[in-house]
Amino acid sequence: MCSRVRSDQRGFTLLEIAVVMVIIGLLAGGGVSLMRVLTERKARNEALSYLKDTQTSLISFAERTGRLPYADSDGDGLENSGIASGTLPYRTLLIAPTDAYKRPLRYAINPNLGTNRVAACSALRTGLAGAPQMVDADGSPVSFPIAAVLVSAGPMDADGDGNMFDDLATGTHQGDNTDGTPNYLRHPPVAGFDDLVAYLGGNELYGSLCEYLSLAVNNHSGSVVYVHDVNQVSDLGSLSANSSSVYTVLSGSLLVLCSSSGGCVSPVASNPPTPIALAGRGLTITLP
Ligand SMILES: [Ca+2]
Ligand SMILES: [Ca+2]
Ligand SMILES: [Ca+2]
Repeated sequence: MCSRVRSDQRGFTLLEIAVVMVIIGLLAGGGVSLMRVLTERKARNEALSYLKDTQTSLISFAERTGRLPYADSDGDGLENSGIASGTLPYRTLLIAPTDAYKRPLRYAINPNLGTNRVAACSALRTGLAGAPQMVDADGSPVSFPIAAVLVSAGPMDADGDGNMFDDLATGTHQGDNTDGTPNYLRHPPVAGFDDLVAYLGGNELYGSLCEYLSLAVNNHSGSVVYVHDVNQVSDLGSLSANSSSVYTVLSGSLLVLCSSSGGCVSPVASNPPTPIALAGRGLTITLP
């Protein structure tokens, strides 16, 4: 018996193999580009999450200390006193040092917010002015002052100027994140711009930072008494003999009752005695 090769068991033709190879190539190429899209999306979501975490850390730092941390100007992760613009002081904030792209955030604050609670709240109450300024693509193209800005350079130097942060100088909303001049920009990724930006507005910070409490003073003494705010180096007011008054005082203020205006070394006797820091809740001080 001799075996015969059946005509329907023939091998693949070169054309068929070529077609299969092309299909495999297309599938592989699609897989690579899909993988790249997913990887980019993952990094972007991680960078946004880091910005959000940093915002939260800034607010809790402000609640705790009464101010925003200054920027880091020497790359050690610690704030440098008096420096309003630089990189994020991640060690001062006790957070991760870099974003999803392995770079530290650019960070700038309104300089009035770096000193102490009284000065910061005074600036917030008056209304912020000066740098840093922001243009947000979600709103008007006109810039506005903000309390603090956080900038991730994003995946690349999208505008190709040699700086990973980008300058968008066309379109409705414009800004330059390389130095924040004339303003920083929060904008969806477009040609020439891929930075990710978060910021703290003045009102947002004011709600966290500035708590006002009631201070009642009952002056049962036979003399005039002056209520002096040591932080602000000014008198809240004076009470004549046998009178009472209620003041609205910023939480964290240090108060002292004096027999003369403008502060004193020796406070007048009171219950509780002064100097006393007002924090957390209101207070009633009585002079016998
Ligand atoms: Ca530093
Ligand atoms: Ca960029
Ligand atoms: Ca750039």
